Amino acid sequence: DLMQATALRRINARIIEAPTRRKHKLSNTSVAHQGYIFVEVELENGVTGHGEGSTLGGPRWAEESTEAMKANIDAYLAPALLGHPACNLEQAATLMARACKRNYAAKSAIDMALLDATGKTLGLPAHVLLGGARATSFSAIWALASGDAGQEVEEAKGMIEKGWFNRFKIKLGFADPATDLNRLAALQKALPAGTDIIADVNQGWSEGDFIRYLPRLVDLGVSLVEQPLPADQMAGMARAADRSPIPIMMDEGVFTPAEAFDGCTRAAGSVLSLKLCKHGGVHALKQVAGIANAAGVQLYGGCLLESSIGAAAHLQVFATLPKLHWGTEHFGPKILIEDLVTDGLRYEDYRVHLPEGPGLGITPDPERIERYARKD
Ligand code: MUC
Ligand code: MG
Repeated sequence: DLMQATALRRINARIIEAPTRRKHKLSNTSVAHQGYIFVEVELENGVTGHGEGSTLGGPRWAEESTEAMKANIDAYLAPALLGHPACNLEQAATLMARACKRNYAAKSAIDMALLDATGKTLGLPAHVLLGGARATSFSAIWALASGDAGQEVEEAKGMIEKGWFNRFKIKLGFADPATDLNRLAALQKALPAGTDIIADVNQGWSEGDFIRYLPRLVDLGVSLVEQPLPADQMAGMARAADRSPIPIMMDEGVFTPAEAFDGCTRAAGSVLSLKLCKHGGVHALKQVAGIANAAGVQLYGGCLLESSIGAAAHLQVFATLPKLHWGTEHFGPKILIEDLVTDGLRYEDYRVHLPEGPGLGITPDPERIERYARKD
């Protein structure tokens, strides 16, 4: 029977360090390679499934590092799940919650692998197990984060030329606001009129900075401002959102369904960024999306520079949402020098396409995984 066939026989976690095409700078970190935890699960029926937990430069974007994910998977999460059926995703989430507080990126990596293995066992794409796809492609956003205005303009133009991305997110908050805003101005001037530009401050400003520089953001035609204030300043975010003619997006401030409820009821933003590494799994992501929908808060498909493994998992669940108002920024596969799969996600017509095939719809490349796996 399915319960026995999908019983978890082995859960393995490896730290991956995959080089990026250029430095990616945020308010609180700068990376030249992406750190992932790569999870492989093996079921009693011999089927394997894969998942990925992403970080940005260690425990700096959020509290999890690849080292912490590996330690907590090996010591707590894997032992809690071994012998249980992979197809019972909700039960697995409960077992993981009991074994380990928070640690959402680590949990999401396992959750993805269970979903992948279950889909492969049944010969069904993951989205069918989550309610079925109502969209098969998503408008795609590219992040500009070198900090060099000239380079950013060239990079953006290149993406438009390739037909991959024509909407952009610029990272603010790592230089002083005036310098950052000059980069934004250079970009706005160089790109076709009306190009969608989103600004992500990654908690880098105080409320005073926000009040002072908001008129500039308005003048520059920014369409969305992401997490301008620190994650724990929900009241400040609510005042910023109330003051702003530009929609404000909650990112680092909302991980759990309870935090989503708090942020949405306090109107700490009118848009919410969904990420598996924050919510801990596909069902928790759907709960957060449901809370946002009930509050009239729009949804944005967030990322943490996942390879095509993690990105595919996001697309599988995004595809089942009633609406993903802002499209998605899953650009990770294109910022890696080498993606971690043999069949990378397809970017075409400025959209990223939901892969076909059972499970997550991608196949990790064992040779590349081996090459980028940490060897100590
Ligand atoms: C974030 O805060 O959104 C996602 C894209 C990017 O450039 O940084 C990340 C994290
Ligand atoms: Mg963000």
